[in-house]
Amino acid sequence: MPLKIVRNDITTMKVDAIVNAANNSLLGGGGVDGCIHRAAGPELLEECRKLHGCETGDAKITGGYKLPCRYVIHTVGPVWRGGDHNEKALLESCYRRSMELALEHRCTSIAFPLISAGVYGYPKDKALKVAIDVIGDFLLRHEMDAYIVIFDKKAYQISEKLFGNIRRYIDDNYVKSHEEPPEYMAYRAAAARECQMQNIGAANMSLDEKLKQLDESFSQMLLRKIDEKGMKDSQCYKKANIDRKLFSKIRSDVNYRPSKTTAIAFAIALELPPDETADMLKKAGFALSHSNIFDLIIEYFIEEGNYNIFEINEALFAFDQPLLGA
Ligand code: AR6
Repeated sequence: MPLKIVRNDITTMKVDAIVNAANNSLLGGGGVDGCIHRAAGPELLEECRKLHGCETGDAKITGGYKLPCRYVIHTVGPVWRGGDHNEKALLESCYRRSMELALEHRCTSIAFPLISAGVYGYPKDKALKVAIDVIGDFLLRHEMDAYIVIFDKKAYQISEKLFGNIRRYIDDNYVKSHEEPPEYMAYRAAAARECQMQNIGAANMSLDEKLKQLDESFSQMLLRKIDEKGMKDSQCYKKANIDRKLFSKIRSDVNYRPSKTTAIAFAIALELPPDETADMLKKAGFALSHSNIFDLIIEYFIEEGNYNIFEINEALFAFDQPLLGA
């Protein structure tokens, strides 16, 4: 099992190790730190005193005492100071060091809170992205069950509301591939007829003439839309969660064929309405279908006018679907 996002109180998780979002003293505090110390009992603080603190970005391990886990891994996240004080690298290091410690202690399961996303002020969507990226990367190379435990009431409510609605949307619209409804069959028959007619017309046309009819390509449409929206290239690819190198490739190759997730990520970054999204996907040879949960989730967000790629990724993640962007 890879990474799961769950809503819970981390002190109740039955895993080998839970991670504590501590401070440099390791002597307890508020938030999840307070919850863990209360649930573990005073022996945890006794052991923590012997550790002589911990650097930001590093992690140390203790027993779990009265908790249902064997170990508590204490890590110290960065305080958010606007994002240009090495916060991201430090937060990544918290997740990495915690997983390394868990591995050294032969843990097969680990649960993380959203480190730094409470008192330390790291924006929750960014904090979640770091968590998913670093844990996901680690799990590519090591066997372990990992959980991200989301506790915060607001996040909980937003997520419940969001996931509940998505679930309903999927239930209402999901079409099993072998149960093609009549309107799709009629649509396909019409499309086939149109195609036949075009072929008959095309037979009388030279290849040169035919090629002149080539539509605007995906790359051309993308660059045109960026201009129309008054965006900078960098704004667009960052919002799409796509790296600069891939964007340059698309920019310089007029016939570039992106993957479906890349094409969708750009449609989301450009905040295209449903018809234009369909247009852009078509340029890349794709369409959104109702027999695919991934497609339905994307369609749901676009119809809701919610173009936050991290929220979309959180939902895709919760439904075990591939994520957008990098
Ligand atoms: N289970 C899971 N997550 C929780 C729980 C819980 N029981 N309680 C809170 N959270 P924070 P930080 C979430 O403030 O930002 C302490 O005083 C919470 O909603 O606990 O790294 C330390 O001693 C939030 O999303 O940690 C430090 O001084 C996330 O856990 C400082 O706070 C982290 O919030 C560390 O601040």
